[in-house]
Amino acid sequence: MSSKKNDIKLASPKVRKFARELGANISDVKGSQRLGRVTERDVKQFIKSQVSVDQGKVVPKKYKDEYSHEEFGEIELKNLPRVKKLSGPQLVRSWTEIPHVTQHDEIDITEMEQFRTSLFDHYTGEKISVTPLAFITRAVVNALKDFPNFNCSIDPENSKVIYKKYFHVGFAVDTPHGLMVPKLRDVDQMNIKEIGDELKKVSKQCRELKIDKKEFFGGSMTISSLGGIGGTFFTPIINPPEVAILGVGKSFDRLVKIKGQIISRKILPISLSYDHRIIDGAEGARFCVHLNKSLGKDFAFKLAV
Ligand code: CAO
Repeated sequence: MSSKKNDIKLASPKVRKFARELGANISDVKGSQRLGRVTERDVKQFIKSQVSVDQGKVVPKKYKDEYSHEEFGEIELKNLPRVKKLSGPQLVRSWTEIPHVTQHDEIDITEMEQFRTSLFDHYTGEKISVTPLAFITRAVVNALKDFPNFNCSIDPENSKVIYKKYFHVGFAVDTPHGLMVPKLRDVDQMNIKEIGDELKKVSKQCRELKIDKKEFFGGSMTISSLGGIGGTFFTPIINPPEVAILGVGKSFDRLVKIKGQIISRKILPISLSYDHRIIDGAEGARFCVHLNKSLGKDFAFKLAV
């Protein structure tokens, strides 16, 4: 007898129909009767082994490793930090439910950086310290004004799109307790210094766990900046119910040839992830071009005139 023939299960048409109705593949069910004949009870047992019930909801059973970790050496068991425990399901929801597209781009921020590092207070004469993130946040708000699809949420159950008329930008904060994403409210009404001050204030509140829970909700779009740490491009995960997130890498120097001369320019790597259900590739590219213009050419132009 061939092995294929061996795999054929003995089961009555009624039992086969029962298995089909429950979405079970009869060949996966172990038969308890003579010659491996499958009964309705076997099908029920099989279904039970594939799912578990959590707070009244049927959920698929978790994957279990064939071997435990300690079989391969010494291990240490720790509790998952509270913040990670809370953000985990949100990340899984985003990754499994949202069709992500990530577009990478490079922005020449040479003039923006010259401007940023030359800022000083006219009254005190002291240097104003703002990070590139304040400029990037403002550029994102300007782009959101021109591309409302990036400032919306989708309600697939009712086939509706909720367009937000406010500009509350979320930003990822790395804290000892885990990643937090608070919102900066009404960024369109702030100047660069105010954005910079607010970024510092709110990230401090997160690190000291002094922030209100509500501040993690009601955002337009998120920025995840790893620029203070390092790296270039990555694939940021959208923070639902938002539909886009901008990843920012560390700026670097690049030698380029302009009018026959080799000069050094400052380049900022960005990665824009968006929900393909509402934003298509062309719009994603246009949003990047918009950011590129506000942080690049427009800055150079303003400084030149
Ligand atoms: N390129 C080069 N340098 C950069 C930069 C960039 N894109 N962004 C920031 N820097 C510089 C700053 O200018 C600052 O330099 P100085 O000390 O000389 O002024 C230094 O890096 C540190 O900046 P910072 O990280 O403290 O401040 P920020 O405003 O850029 O960022 C915050 C604030 C809260 C976003 C940041 O501290 C943080 O937590 N980043 C991590 C976010 C994160 O974890 N994202 C991943 C989410 S997905 O898991």
